[in-house]
Amino acid sequence: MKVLVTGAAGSIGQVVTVGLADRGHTVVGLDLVPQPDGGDGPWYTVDATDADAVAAVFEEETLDAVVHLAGHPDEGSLPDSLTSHVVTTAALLDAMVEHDVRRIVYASSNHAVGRTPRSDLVGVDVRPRPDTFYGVAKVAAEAVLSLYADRHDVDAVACRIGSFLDRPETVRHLSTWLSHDDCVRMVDAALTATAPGFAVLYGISANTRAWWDLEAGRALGYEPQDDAEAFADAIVPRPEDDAEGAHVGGPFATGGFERPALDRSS
Ligand code: 15L
Repeated sequence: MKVLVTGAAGSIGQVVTVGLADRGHTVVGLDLVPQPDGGDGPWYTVDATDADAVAAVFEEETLDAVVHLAGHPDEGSLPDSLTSHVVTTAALLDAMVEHDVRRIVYASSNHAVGRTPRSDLVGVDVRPRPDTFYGVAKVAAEAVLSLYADRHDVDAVACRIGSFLDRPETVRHLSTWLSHDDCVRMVDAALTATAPGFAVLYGISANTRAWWDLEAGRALGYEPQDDAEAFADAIVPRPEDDAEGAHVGGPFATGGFERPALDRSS
């Protein structure tokens, strides 16, 4: 497949770009910043919030699918978060509809349900329960994907990613870790699953202590191979581990992020 990867210069983007190419896909990169050294293939230095600039990429390239990873990966103001996650998603979906591109894989986040108290395994059918404005924006971006799936028959897979890291670093990560290799497996499965319509999956490895149910991902062909437990002996417990284990969003749900939604200072 010829796949446009947004946020291709980011930490997930660089891994996914190489991984998809290794799996035989043709990758077109898009990011706010120029292509990192050593990268090859077509590249567009474009702000994904700019609908005209995004549409111009679709004029230039005949695409089969989009992997949308662009967006600020941390908490921000509500307007900034909506711009970063919802406006970018909408710009891509409009261009996809215009150019008959029917598949999008979206980097959503566990923070869409981060305020869910930690108890049983969390499935994809729990109510949206964001822990931050970042999480609110991920919920809203998922809703836009759902709308375009219903209105325009776009296949849209929202991957609620846990903690994408080289290796787990905290006790929470033993439950939330997504390895680099499993991330590529997840994106490839979401790209190639037969007619998923609108679907949500949890983007974590096959962690022994998983907090999220992998069933929805497995139904789409995502078979994670790594397990954070292999690193458990190297994790040094910290005083904040208990608080981070109260809700699935961990540090985003523990407080410290409370602030008004809108900045009235100017
Ligand atoms: C995310 O979605 C964030 O982008 C990242 O910064 C981490 O907070 C990660 O989730 C996580 O929950 O570990």
